[in-house]
Amino acid sequence: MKSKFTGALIGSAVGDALGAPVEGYSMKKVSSVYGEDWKMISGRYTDDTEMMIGVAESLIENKGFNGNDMAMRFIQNYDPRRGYGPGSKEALRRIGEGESWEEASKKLFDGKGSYGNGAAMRIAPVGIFYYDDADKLREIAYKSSHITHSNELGKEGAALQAFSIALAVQRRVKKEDMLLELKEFVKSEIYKEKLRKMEVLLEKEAEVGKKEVISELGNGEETFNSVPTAIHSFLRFNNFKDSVVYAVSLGGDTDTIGAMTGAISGAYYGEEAIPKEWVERLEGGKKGRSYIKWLGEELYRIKFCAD
Ligand code: F2R
Ligand code: MG
Ligand code: MG
Repeated sequence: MKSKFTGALIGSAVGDALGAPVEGYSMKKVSSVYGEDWKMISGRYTDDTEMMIGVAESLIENKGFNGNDMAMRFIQNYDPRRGYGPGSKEALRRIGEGESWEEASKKLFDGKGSYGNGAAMRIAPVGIFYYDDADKLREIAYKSSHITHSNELGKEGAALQAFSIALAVQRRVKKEDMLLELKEFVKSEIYKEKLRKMEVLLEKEAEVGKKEVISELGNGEETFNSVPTAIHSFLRFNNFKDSVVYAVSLGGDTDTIGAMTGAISGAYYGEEAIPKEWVERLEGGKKGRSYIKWLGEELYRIKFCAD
């Protein structure tokens, strides 16, 4: 179980770092950069991991969710060189200037709030910490998303990603039956429709090309065009490396779809299944790979060992 907790967080960071140098590239351009060997290029992670670290730090410090604390950690950790989305940047700026975390994100996108994937990309700590309680998981996924993403689709996508990680931790259901559970869990029609399309794609697996996957599920920055793609990338293969390579190879929002696929796969297969050469190449330093592993261990300790 500890290896699943650390695997989800390290898997997310590794997927982010693998996808980062090719974010926004077409499928063809990604292939021209990585070729056949998929060596990690720089190992530097992006906003996906920086925010995921903030979520984990806050859950650990508060032994659960505290909205103000989590928002402040996002602000303290914020490094613009990590490449943040405009909506998240604006929400954090507003909170930094004194608006409450409950209100700031509601002002974005003409009052509709963001449905970008910035809440889902950082959700791995919620998925592992609340893996055994679907209602609590949904509640905390919504609340932690709301700090930057108030649109229902942004929150629901983050909850769907968290629940996929939770199922991967549990291994209660066989991989083949995960789609059924996800369909029962998810509330909005747009995600239900994507899960139905995914079922068809998985059934005719061998004949399905990447172009069809992109056109049916998407590879963009919107939560509904990236969370289903990450789930598909996980379900389609039987090991961590193939899933994450496939996710990044689709092009588009590669760091984020890589991070979300890596989180589900790391939770399912455990830390040991993540290629060592990728983990060793992942950036070190104060909040680098050792720290990310420690965050996973702390979440495990609080969940299972603390008084
Ligand atoms: N920001 C980037 N990548 C671009 C720069 C990377 C470059 N390599 C660099 O280093 O500079 N990536 C990161 O942003 C994505 C997550 O974005 P987030 O946090 O959700 O931001 P935002 O702005 O809220 O949403 C993203 C876009 O989605 C569209 N959108 C969202 N809600 C909308 C609404 N209600 N109506 C219309 N459009 C909406 C907008 O286009 C948003 O800008 C990740 O990829 C992360 O890696
Ligand atoms: Mg990013
Ligand atoms: Mg991205």
